[in-house]
Amino acid sequence: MSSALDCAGKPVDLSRPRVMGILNVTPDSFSDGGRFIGATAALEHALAMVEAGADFIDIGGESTRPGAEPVSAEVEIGRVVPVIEALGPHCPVPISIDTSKPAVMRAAVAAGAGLINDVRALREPGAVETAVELGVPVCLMHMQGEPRTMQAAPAYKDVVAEVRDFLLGRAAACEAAGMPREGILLDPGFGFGKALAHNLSLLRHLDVLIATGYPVLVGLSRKSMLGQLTGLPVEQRLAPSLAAAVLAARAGARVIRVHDVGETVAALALVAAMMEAD
Ligand code: PT1
Repeated sequence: MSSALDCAGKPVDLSRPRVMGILNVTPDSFSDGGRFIGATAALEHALAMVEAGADFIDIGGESTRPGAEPVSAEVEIGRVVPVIEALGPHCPVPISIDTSKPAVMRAAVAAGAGLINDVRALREPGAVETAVELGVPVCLMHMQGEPRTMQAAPAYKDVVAEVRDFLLGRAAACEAAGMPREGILLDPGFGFGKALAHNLSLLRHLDVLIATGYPVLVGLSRKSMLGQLTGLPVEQRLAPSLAAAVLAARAGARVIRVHDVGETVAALALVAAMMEAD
């Protein structure tokens, strides 16, 4: 188990839990003006997250939350590439591209992205070959169904084993295509075709995924499972989001994908110090 990830020349030490800041560049986030205003606001938000201690910035131009509609590669590229180009020179940490489309992966890595984060685990045609060719690390995530309909009727016999086996199968496919094992992260995909009980089982048994030896990334920040448990609306879910980050990091997750970077960095300082204590 290697603990340094090489993101296109920007190394990230994964011996301690790291924080990935979320930068959405979808119309519901930064585009209340034209594209230029959108890119400027996105750039400011990204730099604020770096200042707050983010170890990665994850840029996504297609919403994948429950109910979201797909967008074309052209639209996605038009949203993310200007932001990656603007951010690149000012960004000391790797930029991750949250996409499933080979054309977007190519454009984003050419613009400066150093990690591919794919909620479809490189299942789109040509995606594995493209990722191998681009030579950057990848995060392979589990999802049952597609965003538009995935929450209709999630069903599993054994959610923990099924998610693990799916991810190990995708990792094996990537390695067979020439991807180095050290460049693969796994993600159980909280909220992606999962009922509350499935999400809770995955969190409780995160050790099963950690035991694969691949570094594990998790995204729980502000998700509806936290709303179901607390009754809190999305803009008030910081406390359960921090609890989720702490539990995941304590279980051995290496990257925590969040909206609230500074608060999460502070919470994880305790976890890291505790886990390194005698
Ligand atoms: C994630 C993730 C992601 N989540 C990775 N990438 C989203 N690797 C986007 C809800 O239930 O967990 N891991 N990219 C955002 N997706 C969702 C899903 C947002 C569910 C909200 C919910 O509220």
